[in-house]
Amino acid sequence: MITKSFDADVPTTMYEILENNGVIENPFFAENESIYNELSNISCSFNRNFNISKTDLNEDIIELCFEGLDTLSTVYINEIQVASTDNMHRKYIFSIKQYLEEGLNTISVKFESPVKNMNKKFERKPIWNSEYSMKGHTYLRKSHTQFGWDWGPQLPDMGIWRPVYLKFYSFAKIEDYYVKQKHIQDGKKVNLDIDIKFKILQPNKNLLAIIKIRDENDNILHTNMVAVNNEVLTTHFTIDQPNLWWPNNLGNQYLYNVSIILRQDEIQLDLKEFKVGLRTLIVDKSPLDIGTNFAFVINGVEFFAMGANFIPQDALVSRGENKEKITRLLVDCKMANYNCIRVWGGGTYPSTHFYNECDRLGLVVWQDMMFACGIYEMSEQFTKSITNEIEYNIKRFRNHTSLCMICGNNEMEGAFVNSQEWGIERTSKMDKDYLELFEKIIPDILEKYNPETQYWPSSPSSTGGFNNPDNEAVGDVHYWGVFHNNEHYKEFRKHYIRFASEYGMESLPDMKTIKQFTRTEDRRFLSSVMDYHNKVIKPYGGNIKILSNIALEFKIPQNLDELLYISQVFQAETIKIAVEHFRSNRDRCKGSTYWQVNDNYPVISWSSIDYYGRWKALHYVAKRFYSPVILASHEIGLDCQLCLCNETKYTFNSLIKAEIRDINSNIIKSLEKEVSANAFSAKNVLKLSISDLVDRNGAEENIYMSLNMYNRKEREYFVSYKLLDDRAQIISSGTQLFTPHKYFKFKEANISAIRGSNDRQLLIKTNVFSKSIMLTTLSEDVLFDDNCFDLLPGEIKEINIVKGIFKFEDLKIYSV
Ligand code: BMA
Repeated sequence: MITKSFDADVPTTMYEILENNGVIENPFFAENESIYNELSNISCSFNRNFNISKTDLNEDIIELCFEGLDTLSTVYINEIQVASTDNMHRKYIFSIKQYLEEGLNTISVKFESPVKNMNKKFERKPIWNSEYSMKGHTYLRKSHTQFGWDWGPQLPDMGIWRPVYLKFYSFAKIEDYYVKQKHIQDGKKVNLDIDIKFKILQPNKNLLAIIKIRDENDNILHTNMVAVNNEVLTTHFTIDQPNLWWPNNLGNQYLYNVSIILRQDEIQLDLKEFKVGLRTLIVDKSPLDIGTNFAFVINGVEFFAMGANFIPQDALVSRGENKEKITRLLVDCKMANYNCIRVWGGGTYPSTHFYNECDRLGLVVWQDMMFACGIYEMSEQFTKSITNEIEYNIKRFRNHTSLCMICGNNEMEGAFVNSQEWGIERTSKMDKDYLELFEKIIPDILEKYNPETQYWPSSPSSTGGFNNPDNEAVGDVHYWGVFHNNEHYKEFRKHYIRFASEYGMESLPDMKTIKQFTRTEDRRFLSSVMDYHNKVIKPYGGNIKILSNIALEFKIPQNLDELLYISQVFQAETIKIAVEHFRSNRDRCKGSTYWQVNDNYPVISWSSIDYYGRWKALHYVAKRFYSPVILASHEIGLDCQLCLCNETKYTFNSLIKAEIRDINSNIIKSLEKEVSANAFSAKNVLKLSISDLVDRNGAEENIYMSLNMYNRKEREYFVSYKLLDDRAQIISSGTQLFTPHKYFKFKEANISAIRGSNDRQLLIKTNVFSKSIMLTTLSEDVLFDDNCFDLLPGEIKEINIVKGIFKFEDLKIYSV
């Protein structure tokens, strides 16, 4: 047996340590993953010495707290076994005073190979999980994506992935708290009940709890002082004229500060501080003419949910805990006008920092429990393990203002119902286990610890019990006809999905990102490294799917650079078509969370922001299609239908200016119309037609229009449109073609960028109509305030630099 040891600071994990010490190369580079995934067959241990003083030993209790151990570990203090663990998704607290000595002590945490462990179980009894991950991993309560996913590497790691610390205390401590709110008198008053749980070691010690509520500026609004005679107490507050909390773009994210102090005489024993927003937040599921509703309702107001799916931030889990990276991603979501985010169920439960940021930024959270695309074999030990896990996480999330809904799992109900398609041999024992876990154990725990938060059994689902989970009029739907089932990307328009919780299109990341995982010779599309970094394997590889998808709209690009740009434009266009359709039909559709916002390693995937935080075209375009007020456009044959979507609380009065133009951008026809849209509404406001300019000569109407295009006049006309508010500011704008881009008679463009009124501003001009102009930088990372936009000759587009150091020589401009 070879043993090696390295110095490391925890939290960290085996792969990170080996990489940091130069034992292995970056496992994300090229095809290194295939060399290093075998390392998960070894076992490893984390050891250190620590000092304990006499004063420390005078405390009644000394607890060793692990916020995350990944996964199968045994903990030793001074070589005596203290405990063992089997679940990375929960906190472990061990009382260890009896093992400690004054002076030097040792701690050792030994990890067993997860792969060896699950292999043994799998050999004994094979169990189904999706083909993208290693077999048998659902036997372990460990992040499923560590075993591989259709966007992530197979690197099952081991280690101390969240903080570890000692907690010393005597007499008593605050164990937990739970804030419950009741909004009364039409929201003019909020009754707050705070349940507090204490651990009291020695009763009758003059324990006092002081609970303070402060406003945003830390002015004290209310103070309650309560004698602590029991381990549980409830303290009550009434907040008059409350400042309510709203999701992003619907109002402020007002957060009150709460502190709970536990005192014995004049000594402070414990302190908990947190923020709370006052709001009601539910999912309305009442019956509608067609099916049932599935809409988020904040403070009594139903709104259209707009966001994306969130996956773990890093394939190496402790690195994914980086607070700056989490904040940056969530700020980027807010910048793209998201008002919600779905935490998808195959990774890890997000950190408390993630939730604090969602509260602060106004991102409503749809929280999956961590079960996805696999069968779970219920046993006494498994039930115990997941019960602890669910209880711990629900208690951790329940005080967060942004939490809207708990969902049991990802895609399992659908997998059972469509078991043949999924390759599952469904048995009655499997059905029983499924129902026990997702329709009994989890909802019961939620009901016990957080009854205000609603439960949804699976995503997608139509209320559970294996009852047609793919019903488009009830509950949520994962629509994968486009991409996985090779449908044309405009097929979205045929579906009125109540809540589109997953759908997507892949694209390549920025060239800077590609360079970070390839050698020069690998930078060809379909090279083995490029294929290795697209994890979709069925029925064709993901890169082939990208090629065939973009071929619907674009000429096949000449080089990798162009290809990555076109793939991003196509992805953005696809999701824009879907979202504009969903928003235009807001009476039937109530939300969209596209697949997926982020990546867990450098990969070709559905993300709108890549692993290194670089925005793809989709994220910029999302900023526009998720804006509160948009003019959505839609071509129907030779007509262009404009729909005004208003997702604000106010009536919106506006002016629409639209033109039919020829390829030289000459105006053939122009229209102006004053329109007003009620709060939370969508209506068709203007139709422009090129039918009198185009003689179809009896040719059959075909939305894809790929036949007999050469002589068709629709290749020469387009519509440009603008929505202006009452101060004549452009709120939304765009252009609409009537043919696929590849057939439109675009003219050779000369696009220029010059410095604007300050050195953080660029002015962009073009000599001809140019679509999807994309600014990128070759070496420095720069974030622009807008990108991937259309431009007409004579127009000047102002682009501001939001982040990064910009140099003109670093700029590269693409257009279609
Ligand atoms: C859905 C998700 C993921 C998957 C994605 C893309 O099915 O729930 O499991 O990564 O689609 O295929």
